[in-house]
Amino acid sequence: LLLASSLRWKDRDVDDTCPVDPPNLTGPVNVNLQEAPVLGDVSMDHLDVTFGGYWRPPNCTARHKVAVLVPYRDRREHLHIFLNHIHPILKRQLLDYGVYVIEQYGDEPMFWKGLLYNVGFTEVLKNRSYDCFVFHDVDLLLEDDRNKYSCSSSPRHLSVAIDKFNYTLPYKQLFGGVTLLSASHYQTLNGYSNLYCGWGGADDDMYLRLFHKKLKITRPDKTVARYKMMRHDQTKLNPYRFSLLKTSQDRYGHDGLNNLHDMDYQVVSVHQYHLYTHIAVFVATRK
Ligand code: NGS
Repeated sequence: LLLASSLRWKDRDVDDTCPVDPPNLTGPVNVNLQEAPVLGDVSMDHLDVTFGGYWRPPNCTARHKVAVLVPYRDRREHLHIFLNHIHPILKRQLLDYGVYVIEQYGDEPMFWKGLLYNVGFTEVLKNRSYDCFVFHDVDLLLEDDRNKYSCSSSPRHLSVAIDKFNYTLPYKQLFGGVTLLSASHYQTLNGYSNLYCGWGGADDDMYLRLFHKKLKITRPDKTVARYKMMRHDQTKLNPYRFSLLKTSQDRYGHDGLNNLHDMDYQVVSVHQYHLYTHIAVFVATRK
C-alpha cells in the first residue's frame, strides 16, 4: 500500500517541462526564396496548429509563452514565405506560441510600424497572456534554428547577421529587424514611439528608450543569428527621423503605449486564420 501511494505521488511530481535544449533543432535551416508557397499547402503541413496561428508542444510544457508580432502591408508573397518558414522553427524550439500579423489598412501612404507594434501588443494581451514578445520584420528569414525566440532577463536583438550586410552588425546600437522583449520590459519602455512613419528611425528610438531605462541589450552569437532578407522596393523614407531622434529622450514617457488612445487609428477586425491571427488596423491619412 505504501509503495502504491508513493508511486502515485511520484506520478504527480513528474516534471514535464520541455528541455532547455530542444532535441530536434537542426542548426542551419534551408531558406527557399525562389517562389512563394501556396498558403493552403502550408496549412496542410501544419494541421496541428490551431486557428489563430497557435501551437504548443504536445509532449511537454513549454518554458516560454511567446507572441510573434509581424507588422505588415502589401507583401503577400513575403508573408506566405515567412509563415512557411517560421512555424516549423518555432515548433522545433518547443515554444508555446502565437503568430500575429498586424496589417495597416487605409490610404495613408506611410507605414506606421511603431504604432502597429503598440496596437498589436495591446490587442494580443486582451485575449491571451504572453510573457515574451518577438517584434519581427516580415522580410527576414532565420537561417539557423539555434537562434532562440524566447526571452531571457534582458532585451535581445536577434537579427545580428543579415546577408544584406554581409552577415555583420552594421552598427552597435542597431535594435531593429527581429527583437525580443518581455511583456514587462515593453511596458516599462512605454512600447515604441507612435510618431515614426515610413522607413528608418523607429528602432533607433527604441534603442534610446532602452538606453535611458538602463536596459542592456544582449545578442546571440553571429554564427547562429543569421538571416536572409527578402528584397522589396524601399518603403518611403521618413524625412523627419533624425529630428525625431533628437527629442526621443523628452518624449518617451508620453509617446507610446500610454497615449495610443490619442492616435488616429481603429482596429477594424481581428480574424483568426489558420496560421496566424490577423489584426486589421485602419490608420487615418495624415495631413
Ligand atoms: C539605419 C536606420 C534604422 C534601420 C537601419 C538598418 O540607418 O532605422 O539603418 O536598416 N536609422 C535611421 O534611418 C535613423 S535596414 O537596411 O536593415 O532596413 O533599421
